[in-house]
Amino acid sequence: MININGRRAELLDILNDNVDSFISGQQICEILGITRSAVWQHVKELRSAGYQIESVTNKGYKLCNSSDVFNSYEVGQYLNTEFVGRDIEFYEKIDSTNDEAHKLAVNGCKDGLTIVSDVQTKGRGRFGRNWASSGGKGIWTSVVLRPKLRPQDVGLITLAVAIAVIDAIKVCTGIEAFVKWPNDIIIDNKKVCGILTEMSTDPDRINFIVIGIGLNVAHRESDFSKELRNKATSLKVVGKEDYSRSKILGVLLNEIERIYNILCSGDNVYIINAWKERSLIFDKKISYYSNNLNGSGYAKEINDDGNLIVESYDGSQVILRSGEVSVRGVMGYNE
Ligand code: BTX
Repeated sequence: MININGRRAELLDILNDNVDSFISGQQICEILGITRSAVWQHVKELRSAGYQIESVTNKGYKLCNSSDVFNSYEVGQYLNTEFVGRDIEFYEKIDSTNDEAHKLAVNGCKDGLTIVSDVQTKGRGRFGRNWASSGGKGIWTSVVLRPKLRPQDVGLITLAVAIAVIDAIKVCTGIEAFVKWPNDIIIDNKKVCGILTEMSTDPDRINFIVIGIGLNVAHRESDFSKELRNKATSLKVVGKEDYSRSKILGVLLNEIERIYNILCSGDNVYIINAWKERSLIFDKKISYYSNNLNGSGYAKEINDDGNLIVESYDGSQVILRSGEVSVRGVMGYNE
């Protein structure tokens, strides 16, 4: 994948400033202080990165459409964060963005580092499940965070990121999505996004957290495997439109930083209430299962640590911790 930095980024800035009109090669040469053949070389590289740039003799260059280009330059157009996504690495193909982010976090990368890949060959869900991550279709990304929170607050981070995903979807597409505790984002009873939170901790502090987000954007129904077709959906399937992955990721990173700052300020109540507003789980019958805990009851509350409190049919209460338990039977979605 071609990195859009240096002269290429400057050239794109110029083309963007003149979008839908021509700017002459001579003017570009003068602004950038490079030769015409260097401009032409950069234009060719930008085209191979997916940009549609028209060139007409005696008129110059015109940027026609960049809405389907997915790279750090385009994401940067939407980013208004202080630290989340400010360091961003894009790959064409990687095993898992969570694994790469984890490696870089161990090596001391900056807070907010974001890894993105067009394809993941070993995308992971929870409990070692597979996450289908095909090329050109989704946002497969991981963000490294270094919060000064207690390890038990990590459950709230997953809830906070779910809020960010739902709000970013709404802002960018107008589509209303909901959260199924703890980490599935659902539209029309199907999963559009999953969140995988992994962390490195000492007994009393978090070293770092890697938040992995897989959001299906551009799939048609037929792009999903037979196995996934009745339980997965994408923004395109729901909204019947093509959406810019760059815009959605930029807005998502903004939303993540906003809600993360609220969480770090200690306002757990805000997070819990915002999460509840976006959830359809309460007072619904659910079943839950893990290695050593199975049962069913009514989803009643989220406690201060982000755990789900379920009231069994005999009136007793069970506390479910994210990362340990799967919940079934909500909104027809079973996993
Ligand atoms: P999960 O364990 O809750 O969900 C995994 C399950 O979801 C799978 O067993 C399958 O049934 C279903 N599934 C697989 N792929 C898809 C898909 N594309 N859309 C809808 N449903 C699917 C959820 O785990 C957490 C997923 C996090 C994925 C991100 S992508 C970036 C980062 N890197 C990485 O390896 N994982 C995370």
